[in-house]
Amino acid sequence: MSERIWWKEAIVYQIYPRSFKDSNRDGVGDLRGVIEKLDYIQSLGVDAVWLNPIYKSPNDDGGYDISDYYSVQPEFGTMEDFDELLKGLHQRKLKLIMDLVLNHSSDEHPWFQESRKSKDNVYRDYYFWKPGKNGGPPNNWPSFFGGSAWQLDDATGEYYLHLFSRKQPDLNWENPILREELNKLMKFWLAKGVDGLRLDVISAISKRTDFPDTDTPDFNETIRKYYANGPRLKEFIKEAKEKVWDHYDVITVGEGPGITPQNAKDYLDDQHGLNMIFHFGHMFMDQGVGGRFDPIPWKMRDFKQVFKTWNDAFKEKGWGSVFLGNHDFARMVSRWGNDREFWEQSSKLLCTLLLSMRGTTFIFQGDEIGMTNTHLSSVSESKDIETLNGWHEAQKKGIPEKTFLEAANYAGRDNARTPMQWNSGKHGGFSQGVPWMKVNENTSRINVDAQQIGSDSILNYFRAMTALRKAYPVLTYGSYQPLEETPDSLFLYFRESDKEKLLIVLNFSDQVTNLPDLVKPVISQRLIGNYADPGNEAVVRPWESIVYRCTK
Ligand code: TEU
Ligand code: CA
Repeated sequence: MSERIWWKEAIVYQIYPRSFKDSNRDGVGDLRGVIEKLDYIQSLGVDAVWLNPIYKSPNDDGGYDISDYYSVQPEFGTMEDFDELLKGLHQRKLKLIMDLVLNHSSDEHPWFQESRKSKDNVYRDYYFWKPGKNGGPPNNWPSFFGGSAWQLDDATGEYYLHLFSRKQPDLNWENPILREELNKLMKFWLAKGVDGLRLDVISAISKRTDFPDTDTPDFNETIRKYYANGPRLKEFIKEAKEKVWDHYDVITVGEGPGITPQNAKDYLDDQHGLNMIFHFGHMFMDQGVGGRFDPIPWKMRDFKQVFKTWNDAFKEKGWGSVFLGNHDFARMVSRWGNDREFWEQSSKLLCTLLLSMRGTTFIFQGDEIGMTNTHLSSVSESKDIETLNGWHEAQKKGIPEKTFLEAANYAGRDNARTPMQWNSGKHGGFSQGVPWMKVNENTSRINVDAQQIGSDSILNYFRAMTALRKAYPVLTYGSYQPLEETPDSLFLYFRESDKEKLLIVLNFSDQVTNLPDLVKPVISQRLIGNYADPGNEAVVRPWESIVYRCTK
């Protein structure tokens, strides 16, 4: 087997600090709350934490609008709290991957405050400014958060680019002085001993500076063709690596909306590029032409194909990440599983997939106990700019609130941002104050305390699966060989190395099905399953997941 590489073997636990644990009763999760839970995090058998942004921010987009890259958001605590958190993680042999947002800043950042003052301001070219065209914005690009991606600024009568919210002006990486500023802030955090960087929307940092109109109404196609994979993307990544990352013991994971299996390897290169990317092949599968709030049914066949396509892409070179949810998407058991009659089995099945696939595993806080989607009874309950703006756009098209709300309850980001459910007490033990966001009522049933003891709880199944992944390096480095000739809902794949061969069986359905005859002769030992009893080997029960050891 090739050399052991920590970030390929790592199981990463994603923490959205605002919703993880509140330590000072203000209803907002904070760094001291994470410190309180370090032993719990370690008990999961994970190796690293991906911490969503903690920097000073007006919080227009959940902290992804940074107004000071060098300071901690006061609600989250102090720089001393951060230092203590990092120390606490390292004492437990846990690594820290920080989330850095370098595609855009907040409009309240001093750079932008200066830049907007005048056309000849020394900070003008830290951002993209253009005159309007025919009385409107410079082109027809839509923002991720509804409306135009351009905002007219009265002070100079020009428009500035913001792929996301109006309060998130895009940074101009064409400007070498700006790039130097970004290198400096990366070095500041890396000098503290941070082990990794999750680079937000890294795929969009190189703009097509002629800003051509998009020729498609399909939003995800516009991302792919116009926002991502810009002409200097590879060059900018290579420069950041040579000027910054190579000088620290750090790994990089790029968030790559719009990156394709064909071009991913351009950006993944241990010498000149990123270590790994988040690709979104499966995550946008159920988004129609209109994007997130235009949901369409997804097919299991396509879901399986995404894993095959990306495994083929990284077979020889490059390395992927495996995730089924995060702070931007619905809860995995509600989206991909059955959070009603088969809530427990399907949560465990999804944990099995996450921990048996080829690629670095990322698990989002709460998915290890099967937290489910929330339910907004009105759009006004949403705390997410993407949903609130989406509703504003929907109203312009005459879409009734009921229809929009259905889409938001299915796909909206509020689903992932309800507070972590620690116990069945007030506010789920998240806060002794009034939480910034309503805790899911089912915390009475779904919470950490309720699952710590029961050996067949989702939490303890997750722990058993992390232990299995570590016991069997084939689950990290082995080949990925999906079985094609199976019913759509039956997802079977081998993981093989020169020493081991495992078979993973996942029944993504409410129905009983049969194990294909093809695999019966090679099965030798049932290593783990999500039903208490092994049952009849020839039959696969609803939402049943099993990992078998096979004869070589
Ligand atoms: O998300 C960028 C992104 O393209 C997808 O995750 C998703 O499309 C996004 O939520 C908009 O629908 C990153 C962050 O993960 C997200 O939280 C931020 O809102 C966004 O960038 C802007 O910083
Ligand atoms: Ca707090």
